[in-house]
Order: sequence, then structure tokens, then C-alpha cells
Amino acid sequence: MLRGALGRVGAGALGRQVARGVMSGAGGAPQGVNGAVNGAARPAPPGPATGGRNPSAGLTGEEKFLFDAAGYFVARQVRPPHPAPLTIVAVPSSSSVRTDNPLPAREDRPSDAAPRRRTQVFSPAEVAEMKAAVEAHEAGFAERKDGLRLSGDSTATTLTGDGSTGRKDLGGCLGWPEPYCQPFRRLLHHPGLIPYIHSIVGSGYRLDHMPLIIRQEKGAEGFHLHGGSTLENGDWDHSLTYGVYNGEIRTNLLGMTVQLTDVGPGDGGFAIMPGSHKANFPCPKSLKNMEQYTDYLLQPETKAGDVVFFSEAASHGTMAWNADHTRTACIIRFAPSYLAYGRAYTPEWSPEMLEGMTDAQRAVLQPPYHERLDRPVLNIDGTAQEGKYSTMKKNFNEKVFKNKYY
Ligand SMILES: O=C(O)CCC(=O)C(=O)O
Repeated sequence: MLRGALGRVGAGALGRQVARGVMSGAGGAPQGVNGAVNGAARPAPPGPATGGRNPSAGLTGEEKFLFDAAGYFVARQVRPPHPAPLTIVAVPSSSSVRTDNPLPAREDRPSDAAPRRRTQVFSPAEVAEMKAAVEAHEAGFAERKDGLRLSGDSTATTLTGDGSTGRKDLGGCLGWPEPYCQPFRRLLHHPGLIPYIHSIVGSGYRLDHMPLIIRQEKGAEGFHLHGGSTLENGDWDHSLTYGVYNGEIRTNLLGMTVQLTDVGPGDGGFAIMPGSHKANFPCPKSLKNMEQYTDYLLQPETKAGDVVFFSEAASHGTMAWNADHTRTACIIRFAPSYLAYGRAYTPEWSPEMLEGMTDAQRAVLQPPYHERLDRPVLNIDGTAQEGKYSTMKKNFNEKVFKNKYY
């Protein structure tokens, strides 16, 4: 969809602005948006009310609105059967302000909202399993020191923490020996997560970055704001494009952080500048460094087992850790089937990672290529579906290209 839009407007500055308007459009006016791109308005697609399309169908109407408006969404551990108030925690520089933001109760669910089939994301037992696996690999944590510190030249303790304790990173969890790899391999296709990932990066989604276990002890530095829609020189960072087209949400890189410990108001940890996935100007250094306007930053309050989904097009990062307990989280990035940002997939994922993986897990590890081209993909229920190329097609390609695929 993005390619189509860009192809029509070209890659010049004007085209870019028009395309950005398209990609930033909030789904509410697809007709006008199409008109802006094509020069001719297209009729609106049949909406769910008429039994037609149901874009981003794995998200409820509330989730779609919030993800599109804010650039992130917290999937809570326990989801009640009916829409419930959503708690948003704003963290100004000095103190925490908690704002309860009740959504209107609805007797009738909107027809475009998916049924609330996810009653829980990660149970305490699943969290305990992940934590035990991390503890078994404790010795592998590497602390970021000196030039590897993530707070850069910031002068703000909101980011630098005590000035010496670094964030600790641990990788390789998908290739850990049995049974430790299992709880992390399940993150690739957990039934409570697939509807979100399908709805935000599309069917055929793929693992883009290697999963990373993040640890912050008391006083540990955070990570300056990064990602974002606009490069430092003001150019559009199209590698991290976020957009809505005909009501369908897409982001080129989706961050997913599984919280393995509780994060209270003012504790620190993951933070995001809500709405910045649609920003048109580079994020100034003083903001990236959390030296100014930290009251605009949002550090969500989460429980162990909650999952934060965010568009990498939003400026996001990590606040220094203030709480007595240690923060542990697992961050994973997913991309649409045909895109890659990271390069760990090439020439191949590591053999330890691939060994013993199920078809469903291997489907998520496919390299970038279009879903149409014989790609194994995950169904919404977590089962894997084989590619759909016919033998006739493969034989023909073999004849023409000396390869089953072009
Ligand atoms: O601390 C977090 O949850 C976010 C970390 C992050 O964005 C990163 O490591 O790229």
C-alpha cells in the first residue's frame, strides 16, 4: 500500500509531503486522502456496518483509536469481558501525575471491533517461566559502560540515572537450550499477541530484530529517545513509516516489550512521546536527552505480563530506573513480511535459534519477501499455513530463472 502511494506521488520533497499526509491520516477520511494522492476521489470501501471490510480486525475500536492517536498501546495482563477504563500515567520531570481516562461504556460493541477473545496476555506462570530462563543465563548479561552507554551526553538524571550504572543487555534467548528457549519462542506466535501483530504489521509478519532482555537495576541509565518519524536532518525516515490507509494500520517496525517486572508510576523504564509517530519535525536533542519537556513523555504503568506495543516511528526510549526492584523486560521487533530493518536473518539465523523450532515459529523467521510468493505464514490461531505456489508455477520459474522464485 505504501509502495503504491509513493509510486504515484514520486520520491521528491512535494511527493514526500503528500505521501506523509496519507500515511499520517487517521483513517477517518480515506476518500479525501486518496483524492490528495491520486487526484481523483475513490468511493469509500464498504464499511463493516455493511458487512464489508474490517481493517486491522484483531484490534477493538478502542485499541485502533488509541494506537493510531498515541503510537502505542499497552495490552494488559487481564482483559475484562467488556470495555473498561484505561489507565494512562503521565510522568512529569519531578512527580507523577495519574490521569484516569475512562472510555465511554458501550452497550453495543462497534461492529468493527474484534471479539474480546484475549482474556490474558501472559499469566503469572508464563512470566515466572521467562524469568527463570533469564535467571539461568544471568552470567550472560553485558552492562553498557563508557562509549556504549545509552544516555549519551545528556545532563539529565531522568536519563543518566546515577551516572555510572549502565543498562544490562542479554541476547540469544530463542537459541537457549531446552527448556529455557520455549517461553521466548512462544512470544513469536502467542495467541494473545497474533491479533495485535497481524493488525499492525499484517499477515505474514516476521521477526526483525533479535529479541533482547533488558535489565535496569536501581540507578541504571535509560536510553535517549530514538526511532521517530523524521531524521535529524529533517528528512522523512521512511524506513520507520507509520500509516493508515483505508482504515488499516501499518507500521514498518513494531516494537513489542513484554514486561517481566511491575513498573509503577515514576519508576522509569520504557517511555514514549505520544503522537510523535506523526511528527513532521526532527525531535530536538534536548528532548531526546530528556533535558527539557519531560512532562510530555509518558512512562506507562504496567504489571509483569503486560505487553507494550509501539510504532518505532514514535520517539521512544527509556527513563533511568528509580525503583528498588530491578526492571526486566524482553523487547522484540516485528516487520511486515516484505520488509527488513535488522540483518540478523542473513545469511541465516543462528543454527541454535532454528533448532527444534516448530513450523509456526519458522514462519515468523522467514526472510523478507512477499506473502504472495509461496510464504509460510501464521494463521490467527497460531497454526502455520504453507505457501500457496503451485508446482506448475515453480516449474515454470525454474525453466525461466533457473530458480523456483524470482
Ligand atoms: O526500555 C525499553 O523498554 C525500550 C528500549 C528500546 O527502545 C531499545 O532498546 O531500543
